[in-house]
Amino acid sequence: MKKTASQKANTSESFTDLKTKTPPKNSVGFGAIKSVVGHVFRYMKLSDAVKISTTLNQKGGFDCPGCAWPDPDDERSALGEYCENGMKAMAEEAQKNVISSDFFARNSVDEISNWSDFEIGKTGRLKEPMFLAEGATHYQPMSWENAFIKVAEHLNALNNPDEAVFYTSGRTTNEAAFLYQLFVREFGTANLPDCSNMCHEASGSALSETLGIGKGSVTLDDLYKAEVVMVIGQNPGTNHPRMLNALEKCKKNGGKIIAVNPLPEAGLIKFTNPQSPKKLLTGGTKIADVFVPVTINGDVAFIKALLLKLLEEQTLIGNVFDKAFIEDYTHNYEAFISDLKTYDFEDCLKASGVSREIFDDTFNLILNNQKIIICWAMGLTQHQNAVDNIRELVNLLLLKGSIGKEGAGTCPVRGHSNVQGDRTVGIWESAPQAFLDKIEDKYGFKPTTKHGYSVIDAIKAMYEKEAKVFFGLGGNFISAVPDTNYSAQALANCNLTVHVSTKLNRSHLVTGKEALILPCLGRSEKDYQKSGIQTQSVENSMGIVSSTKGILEPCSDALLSEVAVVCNIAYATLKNRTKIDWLHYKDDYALVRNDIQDVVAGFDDYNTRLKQPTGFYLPNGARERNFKTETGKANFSLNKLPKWKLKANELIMMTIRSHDQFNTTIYGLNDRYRGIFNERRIIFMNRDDMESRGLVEQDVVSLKSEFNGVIREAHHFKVIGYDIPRNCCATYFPETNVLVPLDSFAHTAKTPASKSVIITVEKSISSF
Ligand SMILES: Nc1nc2c(c(=O)[nH]1)N[C@H]1C(S)=C(S)[C@@H](COP(=O)(O)OP(=O)(O)OC[C@H]3O[C@@H](n4cnc5c(=O)[nH]c(N)nc54)[C@H](O)[C@@H]3O)O[C@H]1N2
Ligand SMILES: Nc1nc2c(c(=O)[nH]1)N[C@H]1C(S)=C(S)[C@@H](COP(=O)(O)OP(=O)(O)OC[C@H]3O[C@@H](n4cnc5c(=O)[nH]c(N)nc54)[C@H](O)[C@@H]3O)O[C@H]1N2
Ligand SMILES: [Mo]
Repeated sequence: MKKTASQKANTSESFTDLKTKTPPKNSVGFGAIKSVVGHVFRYMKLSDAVKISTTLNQKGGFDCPGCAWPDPDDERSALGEYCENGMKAMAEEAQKNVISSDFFARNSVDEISNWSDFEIGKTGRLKEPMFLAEGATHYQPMSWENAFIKVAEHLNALNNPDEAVFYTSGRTTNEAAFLYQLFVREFGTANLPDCSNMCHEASGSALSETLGIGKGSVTLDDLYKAEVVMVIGQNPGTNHPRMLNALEKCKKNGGKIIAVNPLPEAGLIKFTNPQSPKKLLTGGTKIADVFVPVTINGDVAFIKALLLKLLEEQTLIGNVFDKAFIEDYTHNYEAFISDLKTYDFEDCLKASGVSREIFDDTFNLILNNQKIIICWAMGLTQHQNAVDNIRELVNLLLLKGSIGKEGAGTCPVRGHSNVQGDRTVGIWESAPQAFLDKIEDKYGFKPTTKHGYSVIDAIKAMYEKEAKVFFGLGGNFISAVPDTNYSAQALANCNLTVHVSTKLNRSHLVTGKEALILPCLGRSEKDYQKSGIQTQSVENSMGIVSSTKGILEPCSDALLSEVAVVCNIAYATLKNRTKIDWLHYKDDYALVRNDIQDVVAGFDDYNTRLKQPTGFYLPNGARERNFKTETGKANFSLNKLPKWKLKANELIMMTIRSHDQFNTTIYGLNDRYRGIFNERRIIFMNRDDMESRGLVEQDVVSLKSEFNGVIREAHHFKVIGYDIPRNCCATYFPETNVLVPLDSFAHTAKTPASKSVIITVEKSISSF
């Protein structure tokens, strides 16, 4: 019997021999160096490792595909501006193993789906295009030419272009992303969902509305000069380790750090810079001056409590709010204040789960300082009220006049290394009209003005068979999206699923009737084209565009670049319907940049400025107090407290990353900073919540979520008692995506609410 789509989509439920230790109170240091060396020796050629560690994130080197944290403009460490998890990302991409057609001849799709994500990822780099025929059990090789024809035939057979979905993951460079969206729009649809929909979409939505730009406003230099940095809903020690260097520098300059997180994440507590031999020996820098153990989704309540106290002080003593800034630059202040007055301080503080003492420490830092930066990530964006979370932070910054001046502002810390750039160059299912007009001016076709599908809409459309072709430029759609079983059926309903990938992943196994795997070059590899080795470009979390150029030989001669794949598919599909000379772009990517410069604001002299060693900044209105909102001012907003209430036996669950994964790529089975080794099927619970349920350490439990009458279940998790607020719990993604309801998402932004899943926990009867 062949496995069903949802059987293939779910990860194996077996345990892998859990070991635990007390979570460390310090991050990075020798432990990080040991971990990097282990990964590098196991998976990479040594010569490649040396090349990479000396060129990664260096001026004129190549951009680490690990995360979107910017590189310092000034000095970069002689040891290589790398971090443990950046090197692990590289060890994964530059694996010595390659898998070719004989691997797929030996292993059926069903067999591979029995392996864990860790095992699938360690098979090696994809080497040649592979095709899964209808009803077939095994992939077989296919020539690039036939693969392009296959995609073109499916796309051209659709009743209308909106029956195709074109997903992007955020590693795609500006050049590939621009051409991809151009092809999709010329083909006739705006169905361009991307990983951003599941990530910082809520930030983009809230920031555009309030500050007129969907990106952060600060630079690295601002971080060094801030008086207070609040890091809220983010785990930089694991996910943006180089950010700890910036926080350390800020502290050295006298800045204070407030960390707001349900978990006492090691990186937020203490950091030992691995590039400072002295620090390695002397024991590192304390990071958080105040650690705020907020309850999951208690952030609006906590910020409101701060706002209420600030208002009280302003009324009593005055000189708390930046009145001149508010007067000159903001809108909606009176409405905001009168709404704020309808809330009660004690109620808000209680809902936040924070003690009065910790609140007071935080409040004093906010009250007494004027240069404040707020950094955040998925802990704020993946909730139903995610947009409110971020708008409430903006309210706080506006009251303090902490925006558009040195050492102050917004800092949404982006995930994928070019997720921000992809959006800038047009990967957007609801792109602004001005952008579409530019496309029309430049290329002479009229892009559809209808909004396309975001990730959630795309899944529904495929499930309902309204979309029939899924094309993924990077990423691992089935493991990244919520509601695994429903989403698996959605993909299975397609006529064709296509993935442009560097490595094998679960999305290659949960297929439409036919499926293609198109292997491409990674960031680290040399991209040989007619005009020579190509340079590409990316935009980091702070809006700096810089170049990236691979340094390793490609792991197979059969690989194409993403740019070449897109050009060939566009050419094969649109043939003489197109107004664009598709094939010439792949010979010389400078031609793509010339086009981007004509269509997207801020890219003047793109090719010239890209040669500057540190790249160039894109324009940023909020940074200059030029707020391009509908009112022409920075807007205060009115935000409610979230409404959900837990029943007696329920917990609120956040799905988070371990220290050994990059999204759905599982580097290893440890989560060193949380004291977990060799296991991913665990649930972190408050010890009192365990006791009240009669659970003890390492008991095996099943998890159940009920949403709008639908019950979702996940089995075989080991309970770990942890320092987490009452009624809160945490599990790893993607193992528990099966519990995240597709219909539970952020209002207006549609980011799946994967950090607030209401569940019950039940002890398993069988023992494992
Ligand atoms: N090594 C590595 N680096 C990565 C990634 C990776 O997987 N591995 N992923 C990349 C991507 S795409 C992204 S988006 C980023 C993700 O970076 P993060 O957002 O740091 O990643 P998460 O593990 O989702 O962590 C969310 C953090 O928010 C906290 N949190 C959860 N719910 C709440 C809440 O309600 N309130 C508050 N205040 N905190 C909460 C959690 O305890 C956790 O510390 O990292 C990027 N960098
Ligand atoms: N429950 C839950 N779900 C989540 C999240 C969560 O916190 N909780 N986080 C969400 C977030 S923030 C994000 S960003 C998404 C991530 O969603 P995705 O971006 O779709 O997932 P990734 O795991 O980053 O994708 C990994 C795959 O990308 C391919 N790849 C790697 N490098 C390249 C490259 O250079 N080119 C190409 N073409 N392919 C490449 C490899 O084949 C690899 O298997 O997941 C989301 N899902
Ligand atoms: Mo992300």
